Amino acid sequence: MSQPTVVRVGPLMPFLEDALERMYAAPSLADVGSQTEGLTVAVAGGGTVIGAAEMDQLPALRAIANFGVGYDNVDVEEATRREIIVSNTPDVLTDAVADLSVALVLDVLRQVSAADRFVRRGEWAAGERYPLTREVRGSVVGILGLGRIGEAVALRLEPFGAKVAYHSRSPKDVPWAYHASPVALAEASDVLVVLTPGGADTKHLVDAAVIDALGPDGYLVNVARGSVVDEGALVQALEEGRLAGAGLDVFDDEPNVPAALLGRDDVVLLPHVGSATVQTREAMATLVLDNVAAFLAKGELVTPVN
Ligand code: 8YV
Repeated sequence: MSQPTVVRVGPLMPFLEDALERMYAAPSLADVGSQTEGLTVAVAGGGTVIGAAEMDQLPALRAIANFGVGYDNVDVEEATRREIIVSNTPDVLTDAVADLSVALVLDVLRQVSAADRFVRRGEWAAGERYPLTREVRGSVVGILGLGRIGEAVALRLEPFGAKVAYHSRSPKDVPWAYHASPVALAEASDVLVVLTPGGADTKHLVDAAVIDALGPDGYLVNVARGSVVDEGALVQALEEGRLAGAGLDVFDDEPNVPAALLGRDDVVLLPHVGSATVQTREAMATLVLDNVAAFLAKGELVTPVN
């Protein structure tokens, strides 16, 4: 059999792993040892780092197909320097991630998860009443990072009666109020939904100042990357009653969630499942396979990022 050209880096969903093995006899990087000369395409999962060290291990590497719209796990600058092209999986996950963002907005305001725990604990049956909650209608929802997913979240929340505001690096041709900084957006918002890319440029973009601008009646929802929010500042603000609640799908050190959050009813904690539906994960895997096939046939990627 001829030398493999595709290598799997880190764990991948079974559908994608099976297809790569069947179509390209793709080995795992953990198993290739020094047999790396033919390996020109790497396929990586969202949580798997591909930096200079991994690129050193794969001297023939020319393309990286990343499973995820976010690619902060890949050192794209280093890849570009080495003339390695990188792709992600945009668009196919927009609806699923937007749906989950809306679910978190509704949950933090109406306390669906916390009220469910209240019933399970037997408190309703014991005659207690669940406290009144807040509603979306009339709330200002600030979108931090108005990309494809941010726009989809805004469009979903408008029919609920939310007023949409946003901050992005520059104003866009949209009907929503633009704010020039994250602090200004947070000041104007009841709920701040974080949907920026991850990486060095957005690290701790949501810091103590932004959290304080959101204030004791404000809610934070993060569906982007844990790195965008200063988790320590968030925990402290919740503990001191300086923020009303948070809905978090992403964390600094996944799968570890700060212990201080686990017992709190004012936070909703999800295990990074924004895109985790059968339909969307299959579509993401198919787009990864399309990128691999396009690279092998034409030396090009379908959805390049560099
Ligand atoms: C995935 C994601 O969970 O697309 C992204 O950027 O965060 C998610 O869709 C992740 O990439 C899967 O490993």
